[in-house]
Amino acid sequence: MLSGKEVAQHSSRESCWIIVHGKVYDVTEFLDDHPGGSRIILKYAGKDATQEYDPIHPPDAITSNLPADKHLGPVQPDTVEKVEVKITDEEKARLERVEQRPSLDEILNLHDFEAIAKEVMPVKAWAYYSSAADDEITLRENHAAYHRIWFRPRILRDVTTVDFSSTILGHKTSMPIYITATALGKLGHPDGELILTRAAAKHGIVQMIPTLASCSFDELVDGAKPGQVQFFQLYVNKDREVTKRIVQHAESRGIKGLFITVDAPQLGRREKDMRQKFEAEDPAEVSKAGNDKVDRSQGAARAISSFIDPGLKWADLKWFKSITKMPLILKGVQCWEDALEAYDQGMAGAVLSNHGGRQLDFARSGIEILAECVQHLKEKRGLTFPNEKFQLFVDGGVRRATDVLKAVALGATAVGIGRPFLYAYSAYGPNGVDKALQILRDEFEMNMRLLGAPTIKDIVPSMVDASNLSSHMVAVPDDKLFSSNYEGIQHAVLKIK
Ligand code: 173
Repeated sequence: MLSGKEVAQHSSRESCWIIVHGKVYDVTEFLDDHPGGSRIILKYAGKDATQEYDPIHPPDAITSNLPADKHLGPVQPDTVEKVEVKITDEEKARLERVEQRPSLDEILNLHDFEAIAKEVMPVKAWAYYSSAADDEITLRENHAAYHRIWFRPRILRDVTTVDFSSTILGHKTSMPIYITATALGKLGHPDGELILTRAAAKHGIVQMIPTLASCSFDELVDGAKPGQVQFFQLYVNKDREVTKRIVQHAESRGIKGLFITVDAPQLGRREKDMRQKFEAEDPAEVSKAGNDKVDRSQGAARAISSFIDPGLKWADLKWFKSITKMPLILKGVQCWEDALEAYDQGMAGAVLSNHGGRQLDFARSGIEILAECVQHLKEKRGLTFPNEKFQLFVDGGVRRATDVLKAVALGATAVGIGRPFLYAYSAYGPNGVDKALQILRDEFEMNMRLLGAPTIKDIVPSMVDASNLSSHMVAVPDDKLFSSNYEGIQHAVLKIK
């Protein structure tokens, strides 16, 4: 067994060993291939890198990327020097804020989680989760668009009991929502996406497992209860053999739907994230590491997204059909023309989404796209919605059951919710997500009563007035949600020498 001392001798670009989860790896030849750049690895050369590694990588990332002869075996634990974690004043202040969080009982809605997450999350993690493209106009529009839809409730219907269960791709769900895919789950909590797997089981909803989860895919499938339905979000790798392996593995593990992300041939500029940089600059580390091929000024997401294929095209969909029997859904459709094409090419559905406002700024909201897709698919293909054969989903900006009910009224099968669950667990751990889902259930129950709809099937288009949906207003200066939950440049560290 290796000793910590031996490992410590390999602390340079010429010979670089690191320890992850008690095992030693020779990463010398991998340095320049690391998607996050060599510098961050060299910072831990000869040392235990587990703490830095965990939030960003699934546990099997290192074992599956390094050839077997670079796996040098276990290290004697007591011989490894503890990596000193300097607690900065900023971190001390944050930990105090964590202690001062309001109790969960005081949380009344999903916005509350967001406001508290902003206060208690590490700045880098908040920056990554909350950031969106450019001026974040689409981020805010995603939420604001719901404000342009008003209800036309019906009265004197028996709403003694209301049932908001439904089905998604033929699978039962307790509410017409699913937990959508979001990357880097462990930035907010050490258990990452596993928290969502368990919450989905408890509340009878579906989790969409992300390609870029911090937990490994198998951990998230193993973490599910028997019979629990999970979907998989796919980023298509330039190397189609890798993609094929991932897809077929997902199918063999019982995944019930493959959601292919089609709105991210390149990752958008998330300036809040970019300002943080993936790794703080330390001049000593920089000189030790020398040149780094990766431009880390691009933020966390871009650093690890270089494998995504910008060449993915319509003609490739046939190939996906040839390698899997899972229903295929395109995630990130943004106009009716593409929804029509997806239908014509035999997809099982489309997620009308702009990636949470993180891709093309001034892309329209999913809910607005839904209205036009329903209209054109009806006119041109005779489809009515909700439709079993071709299902429409929406995500982005959803914070209330009323938002979901509006989407359902307009024809969506279900709605994806992402950030609110990340904020919930970043602020309160698993109990936060449990509470968030309980809040949504309570909101569904009350609002369906008030709408006069005892079941999801009773939520019909005539229950909403969406006549103003596509008249865009950009209320930037006075957007309270934005100014209370998001921040601008003041979080960037000004380097005054
Ligand atoms: O929105 C994202 O941040 C995202 O989808 C992503 C993509 C690649 C790497 C990390 C995150």
